[in-house]
Amino acid sequence: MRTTKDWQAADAAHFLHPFTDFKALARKGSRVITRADNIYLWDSDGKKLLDAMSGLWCVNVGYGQQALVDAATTQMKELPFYNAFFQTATPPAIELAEVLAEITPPQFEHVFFSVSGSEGNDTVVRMVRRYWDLLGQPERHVFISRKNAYHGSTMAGASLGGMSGMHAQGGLPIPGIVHIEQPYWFENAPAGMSRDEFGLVAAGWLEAKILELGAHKVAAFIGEPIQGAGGVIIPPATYWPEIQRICDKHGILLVNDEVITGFGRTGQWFGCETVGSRPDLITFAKGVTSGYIPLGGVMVGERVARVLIDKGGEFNHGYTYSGHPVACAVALANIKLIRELGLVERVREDVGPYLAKVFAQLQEHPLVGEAQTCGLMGALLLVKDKPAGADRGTPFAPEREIGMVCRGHCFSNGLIMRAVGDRMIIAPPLIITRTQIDEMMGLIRRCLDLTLADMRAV
Ligand code: PXG
Repeated sequence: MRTTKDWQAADAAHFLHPFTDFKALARKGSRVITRADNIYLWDSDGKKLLDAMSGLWCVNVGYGQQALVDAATTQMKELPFYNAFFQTATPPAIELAEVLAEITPPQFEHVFFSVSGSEGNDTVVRMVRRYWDLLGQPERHVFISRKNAYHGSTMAGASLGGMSGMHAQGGLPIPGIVHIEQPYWFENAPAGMSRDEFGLVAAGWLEAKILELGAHKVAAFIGEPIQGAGGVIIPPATYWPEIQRICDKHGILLVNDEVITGFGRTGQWFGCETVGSRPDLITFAKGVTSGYIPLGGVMVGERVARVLIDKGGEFNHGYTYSGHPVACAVALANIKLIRELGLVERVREDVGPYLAKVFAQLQEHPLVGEAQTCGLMGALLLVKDKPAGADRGTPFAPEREIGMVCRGHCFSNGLIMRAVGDRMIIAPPLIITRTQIDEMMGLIRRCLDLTLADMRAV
């Protein structure tokens, strides 16, 4: 058996990790995760961790679900691979397309499969531009997205994303992609403005951008119903209905990137149903297989699908693994399990409201400036000098790296939370019970107290 030190040495010698400072990690050594069950992980030292991030926002049904393992095994024996190019298909891909049409909002009857969320968003860019070409409006090619959005790491995905650190590497964004400000009340709302009022103002930035560019040049607006990697930014309730109204008014396609918010995370099958948008396209990945195997894709609404189909001609786009039979078989088993366990309703009616209640109590903690949840996604904003009873404080200086300090305490205390700047975020598996939520909240409180003590010590 290799020891943790052995694993770390081999890892440092050969493995370049995503979104990682290679030099710093090689010095420190990575944490090696070796097994998992339910909502818990174990590392190579045998340390148990409560996974409040569902892996990377994806293990919706939790770890150790035998039905998904069986689906993969059976399909691998029967037909491990065949493609969907050249007028062929496989039963799992056809059946999954059928089931996705069933569980997505009524405007969706068709799907295009990819392997990841990033490739799904690349597909969106090419498909939307082809749609406008087929309609004889090729000048409608510009995508409007948002700062601090995350849409993946491919050239188009990273360009749609609004992370300046990503744009700085590789000459991004690619042409025809522009960004507006995000609907983040804490950072972007003028002092004294209510959240609802701010939602309308933030949506108004879309209309201003459309008018600046000329509506005849704008192909689509893309947004995550709730920004995930950006720090679980839950927009005001007024935001998405107003965005929808503006897109409709100008005839612009609306794309929701549901890579994180899909498959029950917000208490509906898809986040658009929670926030009140009616997208023309939906990007999905992660929760479609609960991360057991890679799969992504784009749901294509009838407005776009009818043009792509009825006008004819080849769409020159696809991936070797578009509609991979094993991935699709696992997705079918995953969706069946979500249905059997009633996870979407559970998030909406039971564990989601319970988490909202106990999370809101953290608002009283001296470090917490904002504590918000939607379904089973949540974020704590860590601030200093919070006036008693207020919900705003002043941010810590970035060099204090309070998020990283807190995340360090989480690891040491057996909890995995993600830090995004000063925001500590969670997205636990949808199978989490109330008792496990209490366990998670106990750990979160302990880590906040330890972080507070550190901050006061300096
Ligand atoms: N869209 C959204 C909304 C995402 O969250 C992607 C697209 C890209 O999916 P793929 O499968 O290509 O990775 C994502 C991925 C984080 C983190 O640190 C989040 C993601 C990926 C990696 C890290 O929160 N989301």
